Amino acid sequence: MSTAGHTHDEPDWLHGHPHEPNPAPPSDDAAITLILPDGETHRLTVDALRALPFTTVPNCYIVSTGHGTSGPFSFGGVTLAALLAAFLPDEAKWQFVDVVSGDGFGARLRREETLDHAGDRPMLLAYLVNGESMTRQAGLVRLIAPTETDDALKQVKWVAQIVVK
Ligand SMILES: Nc1nc2c(c(=O)[nH]1)N[C@H]1C(S)=C(S)[C@@H](COP(=O)(O)O)O[C@H]1N2
Ligand SMILES: [Mo]
Repeated sequence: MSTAGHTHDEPDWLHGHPHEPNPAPPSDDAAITLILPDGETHRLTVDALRALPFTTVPNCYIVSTGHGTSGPFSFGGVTLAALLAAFLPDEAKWQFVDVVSGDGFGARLRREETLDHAGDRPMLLAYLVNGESMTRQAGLVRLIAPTETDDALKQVKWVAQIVVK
């Protein structure tokens, strides 16, 4: 991927993905750094995520260009909306959330798609798949965007950072 013309404060993954999903976890550490708009930082272990409200979203598919489709999966975890509600007041001003992996992949989610629960298909930080703990190989912790029906660009494995801007 070319980096020509990119502004320095924008992450590379905003400008496209080669569509060769990385098969290997970047590290064993599944803890997530949450960075709030005022710069406040929290380290979230998987146990900390397990202590937050639990949601299951059934019938999820990972649809990959050129690699076929896998699923259906039932993913379990905490919704991104519930996670943010635990750390940010309702009136906090922010526009988007960057969910970034340890291997340099990421997705930028608009406020509306993060907070609107998309009916019963909300954005989820998943640590269970089909009722079992997700392996690190499979992405623990993984962002699941149940309404994304192509390319899997929001199905971020190995979430390492969540940055609210
Ligand atoms: N961290 C990370 N997440 C990622 C990717 C990646 O390279 N790194 N690739 C994406 C792409 S392009 C696809 S198609 C899916 C593949 O998911 P799977 O490995 O569960 O089939 O993961 C998505 N999430
Ligand atoms: Mo993909």
